[in-house]
Amino acid sequence: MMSQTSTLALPFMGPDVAADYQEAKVVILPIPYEATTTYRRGCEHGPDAILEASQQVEYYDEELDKETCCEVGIYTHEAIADTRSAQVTAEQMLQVTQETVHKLICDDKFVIALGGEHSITTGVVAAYRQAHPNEAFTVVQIDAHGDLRHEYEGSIHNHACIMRRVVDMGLPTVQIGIRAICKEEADLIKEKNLTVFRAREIAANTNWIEKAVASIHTQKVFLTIDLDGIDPTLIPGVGTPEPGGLSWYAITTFLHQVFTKHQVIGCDVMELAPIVDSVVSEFTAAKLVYKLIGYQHI
Ligand SMILES: [Mn+2]
Repeated sequence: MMSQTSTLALPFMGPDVAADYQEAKVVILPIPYEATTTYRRGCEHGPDAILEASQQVEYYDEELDKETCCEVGIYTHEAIADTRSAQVTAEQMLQVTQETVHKLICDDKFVIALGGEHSITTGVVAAYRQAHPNEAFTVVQIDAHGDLRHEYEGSIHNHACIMRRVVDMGLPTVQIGIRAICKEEADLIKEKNLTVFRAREIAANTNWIEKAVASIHTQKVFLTIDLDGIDPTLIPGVGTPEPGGLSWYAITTFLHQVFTKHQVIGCDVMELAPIVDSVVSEFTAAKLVYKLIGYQHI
């Protein structure tokens, strides 16, 4: 059974894989925070579900021809901003997230944050901005939604607003897989000439990956993956599913290219909301996290 109260998470891919903090290159950071979900609840249980499913991921990566987890030390951090056991305000979540991620960056760790709701990304990105004050990096977002609303349901820290906060920080963005936006977001995309690869274009255009990777103009990239960017037939366990998302091979081929051509400085994988009696969503998410680690260490 999934633990819903413990703050000490099961290590990613199991105790045999878990490295000591000092020797780890990769830190998995569970952030089981949920406050502004607007449709289907449950993303505060996402990190534990991914960690539990990761126990079943094969060590050997047949694409990369190596046992990534035997070569790269992986440390699983304790959960932060945990709304399962206590009330956490958006401001508290953003502060503890920024502080924790910043410390991990200073310790030279490659961080993969696991949500939790997408609003967490604002705190994660703020930590990278703090660590790279004079060098721009592009925030590449995979998502069904634009997340460009100034505010939603009375909060600027709503999960529907995170890319707007990133745009407000002055960072370049590339948005992939978008297929649900409101008029305000469509107007902002035109006004600011934002780079968006819509799911419709992706489905119709076989060379979208080349174009999308070429549209990233900085060497450094932060990658934020809302799992609803992937098609809901692959990951139905999300808060706001949308038909017409990326296939497994589309997303992994794109990510492989991004990691090859750019320096990915950090990632997050957000919005898994487990479904009772199905493990497809969390297993797919866990395998995606393992792919990120593998592509980072080719
Ligand atoms: Mn989304």
